[in-house]
Amino acid sequence: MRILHTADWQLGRRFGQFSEDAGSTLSQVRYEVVPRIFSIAQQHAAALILVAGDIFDSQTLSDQSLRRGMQLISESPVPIVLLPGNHDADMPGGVWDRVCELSNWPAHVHVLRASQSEHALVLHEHNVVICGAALSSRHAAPQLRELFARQLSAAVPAHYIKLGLAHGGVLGVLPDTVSISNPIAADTAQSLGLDYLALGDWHGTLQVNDRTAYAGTPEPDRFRNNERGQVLLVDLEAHQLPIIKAIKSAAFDWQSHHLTLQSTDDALSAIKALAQSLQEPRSMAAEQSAAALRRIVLQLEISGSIDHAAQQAMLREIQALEAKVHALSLDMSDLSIRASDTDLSALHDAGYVLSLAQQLTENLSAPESVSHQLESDALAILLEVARRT
Ligand SMILES: [Mn+2]
Repeated sequence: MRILHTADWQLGRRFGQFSEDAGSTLSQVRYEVVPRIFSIAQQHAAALILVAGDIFDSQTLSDQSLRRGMQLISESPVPIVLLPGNHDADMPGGVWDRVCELSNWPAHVHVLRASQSEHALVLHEHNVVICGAALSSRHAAPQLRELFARQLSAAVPAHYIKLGLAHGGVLGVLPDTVSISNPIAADTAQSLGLDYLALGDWHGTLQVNDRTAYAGTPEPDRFRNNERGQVLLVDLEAHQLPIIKAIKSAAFDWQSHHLTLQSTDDALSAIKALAQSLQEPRSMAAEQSAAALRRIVLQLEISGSIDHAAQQAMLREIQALEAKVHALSLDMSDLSIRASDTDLSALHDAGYVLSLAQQLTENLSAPESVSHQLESDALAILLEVARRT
């Protein structure tokens, strides 16, 4: 049988770090990816969809947002199994209680509720048994192995395919920098004889081992450079290893770029080259290329040291680029601004200001300057004020 594995939809997520327009579109596309996932399931003849947690972004989503999400989910063309994660933990009075109060799910939508976690879900029409470890609070790691073992202890025909759904961090697999609040042992599937363990929580696609994988979020929501914006198609045959294939589902492309600048020439050419590279690899017509640019969410981190005039020219290029992409997040906190001779000569008649600018420039050239960033910012402000007066 073929299943589609997805996770971390986080419907209702807000993107306050961007402008209101750009942020609300990004919230909107999280809903729009759901029917696209269903189309992928249909195109590839998946018999079942598993969503491994964090379907909703928070417990405090409005009733309207919940109804909207539920309506979309109920349009699934095949049976769909939902697992509460940490963002949408199955707590009393929480989002899943509210969902059930708001309406009845159609029969092909299954929620693995925490209160029913002593039993696996058995879908006889598909010859499949599905274990689930719903989180009942944000950090409430169920004893996964013991829980699944109890769920599997009920009698089911031996030829049924055994699936698991869990939400958390696999120990020893995710980067050290990630704090793991709901730990999952890497060998869970193997030690319990599961054919496949579908995981959520890590937002990139990541195959943990032969029988365990993270699908990642189907629409990116951050700049971490991992594989994301995909769903997994998993082919399962009794007594064989699963065949796992990632399919792109995202409409938006989140890219992070870091530029290190040392000269005035660097500043302009680096931004122009970046703008060019965002357009170029897409060998498509100009209007298609422009449309693709409008689906890029760009993070730009700029470090190094340039003079004030170069920074101003560069900012104009960045603003032009910002107008072409969907959203741009700019971080220049590691860029220090110098005063060029031209900058200083513009201050020639401004006695005190000039001596202050010279002092700051001198301090900035000292390698051990403690308040480097502060001085750099002060100089930039000083030069900008002088330029405008
Ligand atoms: Mn999560």
